[in-house]
Amino acid sequence: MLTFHNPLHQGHAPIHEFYRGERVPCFEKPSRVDYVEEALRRRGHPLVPPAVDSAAVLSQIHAPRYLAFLKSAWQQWVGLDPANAAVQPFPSVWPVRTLRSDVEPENFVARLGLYSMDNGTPMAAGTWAAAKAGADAAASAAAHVAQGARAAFCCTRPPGHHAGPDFMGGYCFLNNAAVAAQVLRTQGASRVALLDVDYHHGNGTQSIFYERSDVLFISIHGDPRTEYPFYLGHADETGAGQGAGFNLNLPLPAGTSAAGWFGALEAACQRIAADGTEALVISLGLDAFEGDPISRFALASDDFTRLGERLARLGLPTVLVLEGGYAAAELGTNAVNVLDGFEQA
Ligand code: Q9C
Ligand code: ZN
Repeated sequence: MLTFHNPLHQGHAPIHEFYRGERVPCFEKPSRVDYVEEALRRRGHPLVPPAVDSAAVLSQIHAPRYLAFLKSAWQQWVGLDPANAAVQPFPSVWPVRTLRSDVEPENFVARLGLYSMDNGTPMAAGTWAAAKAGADAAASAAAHVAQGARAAFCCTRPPGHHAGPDFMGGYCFLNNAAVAAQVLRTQGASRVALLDVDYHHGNGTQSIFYERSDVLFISIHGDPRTEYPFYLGHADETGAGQGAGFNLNLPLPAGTSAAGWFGALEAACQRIAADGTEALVISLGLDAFEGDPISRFALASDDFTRLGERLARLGLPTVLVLEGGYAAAELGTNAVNVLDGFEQA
């Protein structure tokens, strides 16, 4: 399967994040994608750089002021003090209920809080360039499928599915899967389904499409009552306005077995098949893996082959976009198992 890779991902290399109140090395690290690229080459999948500029579609997905902030955030940070070049910015204050988010504060850390859902999304010097090239790769994969390919893979980091219309979060800055879905829509598919199989609910993607009926969002994830992102992803979120009925959350308790997980996948696939879907986007998080260090599902490496086989049986033009997955050394095997399962089905 043709893979669009992100040649700039290594420029997004923050050093630490906060975990249980302590600073720890980032789980979302460059070696993740290095492992996937190595497995793709070893198992015969061609890699090409992005061929499409996603700027126009990004402004259909994200708010202009958020994009403007993200583009220049690192320069703003280092402009405050040249020594900041060696320091990671973290937000420390957020405009929650009753506070105003319409006025952009002049203080940089306050602006960072305005555009963040958590303190778990560290930035580095190359973050914007890496995120933008990843969105370009997602747009390229979608354009390739819109032009007639059966499927394409976008192999990128940072991931995207927690990034909402105007905020970053959960290691995500630009919503690559939403970009892919939007490109499929504008290049001919009148109904797109976006299935998110990352362990964590794709809150950003859900919010982007919540009032739209042209993109059906379905997510299988750890129950937000106990799992990140906590504040979205419940079963009673079914869409609003024009989008009523076009959002399906399938939360599962932490610790759910592979058999339980595949039961939810079957429900998701039946809904997609019943819906007149013309093209499919998969938010391909691999953190449902039994060896994932921050997640609590139990898929084995072979189960990812079965996932690919089941997705292929939907018979739809399909774009797969890499999301999470933090067992870095196994990430290549697990990702390429999905692609090989898909191609061999
Ligand atoms: N620093 C994805 O899988 N992090 N994101 C909790 C706080 C939240 C995972 C620790 C995990 C986000 C794309
Ligand atoms: Zn995840």
